[in-house]
Amino acid sequence: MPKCLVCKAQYEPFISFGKMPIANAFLTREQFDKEYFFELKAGFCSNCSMVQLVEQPSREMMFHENYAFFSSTSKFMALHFKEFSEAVIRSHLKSKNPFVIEIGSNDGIMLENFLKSGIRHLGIEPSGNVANIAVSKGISTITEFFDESLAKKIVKKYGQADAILAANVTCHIPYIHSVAAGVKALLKTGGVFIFEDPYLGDIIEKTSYDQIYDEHVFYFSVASVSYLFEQYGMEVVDVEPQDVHGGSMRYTIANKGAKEISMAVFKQREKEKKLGLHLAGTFDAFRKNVENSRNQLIQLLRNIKKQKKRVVGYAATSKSATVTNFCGITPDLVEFISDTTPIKQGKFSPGAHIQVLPYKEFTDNYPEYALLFAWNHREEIMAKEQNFIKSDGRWIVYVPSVHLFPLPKVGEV
Ligand code: DWN
Ligand code: SAH
Ligand code: ZN
Repeated sequence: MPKCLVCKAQYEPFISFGKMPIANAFLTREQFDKEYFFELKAGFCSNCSMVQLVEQPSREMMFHENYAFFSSTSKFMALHFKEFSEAVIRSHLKSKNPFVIEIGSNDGIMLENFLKSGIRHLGIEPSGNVANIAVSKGISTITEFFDESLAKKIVKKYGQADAILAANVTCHIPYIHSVAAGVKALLKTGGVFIFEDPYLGDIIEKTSYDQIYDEHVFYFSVASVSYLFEQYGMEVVDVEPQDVHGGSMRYTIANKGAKEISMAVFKQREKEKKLGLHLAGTFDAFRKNVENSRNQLIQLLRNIKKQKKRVVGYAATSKSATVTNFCGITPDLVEFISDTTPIKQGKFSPGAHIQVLPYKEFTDNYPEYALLFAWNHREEIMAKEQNFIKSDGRWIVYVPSVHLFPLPKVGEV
């Protein structure tokens, strides 16, 4: 039995998706026979409530100088991080000459706001290509993995921080104790660690199983995050649900007793109990929902194929690696995936080997159906794809349930 990465208790995995590739390893045809696979399984530790992957590829295999995810591809996310930064400046940067650190700063989507406000900042981003984009914008960035030893080096060179920020990265780091110890060392006594990640409650409620892929080693709840930081003399002082990435939670962590604990923390913990996030049975029910979702999606795609209509994937997201490989979505069901990221274009999706083509291929010749792999950016995408709907196009969406949008005509599929 595997051991919990947080509390070392043994736990049983509750779901296996089978062999999975690295979600951001888009490849050329020549690389097909050398592709790396690992077993994607997740488990729930009933001792500390942490949901986690049993196995994960090494960090260097996932995050390197050819990392395929560039944060600034979404305009909505840029706005989200602008608002995030403004909230941090308003509430937590009141000292003279404050210092902000961001872990997993990618292409600088968050820190550019601090740069513009003239605030001392430092990004920590191990993927060289995206880090270079941030540097070219004038954002101070170190190309390294964050852990306790790096934190101590930063303290020596730059001093402690008023705020440490992290979005969609804390849940990526299996050596989470080193992260917590590093944060503790790097923060001023009255400082805050504010991070957000996809929220376990949303994943369970929406059956958004595609959040489960190699990079996401943890699926946090307020209960599991509290358990972790308590071991470092810290506590969760605030939580704020976010709409982004299909439902996220922003956690504010501070040294014990340094800040007042907001009512939102207690309320969210009550909600988690009602949702059963502390019970193994919840995850068994989730697995059944995942299996139903897969059956419905594959059936729908097969019906569409029988009618000889075209389906194109919209956005070659990391999450889509789980959906395509777990459901068995092959190039005969989905013609290609349209994506705006230049380094993904012309390559093939991991495992399923569906070709990724520039966005123009989608708009130049609309298919009858578009499979919305970036369902988390639905609002942004619907706003710009009115012409697809006008041309009678239908979206295939699978979160929170498999459905077509706009609704099909009677007898259509
Ligand atoms: O946690 C993570 C989140 C923040 O980002 C990382 N581990 C990796 C990544 O996950 P993802 O790839 O599932 O992220 P997104 O933001 O759901 O998808 C991004 C992809 O979608 C990019 O390849 C760009 C593409 N896209 C597009 O083609 N047209 C995105 C939008 C909004 C669009 O309109
Ligand atoms: N914060 C951005 C990027 C999220 S993608 C956003 O929300 O859009 C995750 C990022 O974390 C990647 O750029 C990856 O290179 C980085 N990362 C992975 N492990 C890390 C670690 N140990 N320390 C710092 N960054 C890390
Ligand atoms: Zn545990």
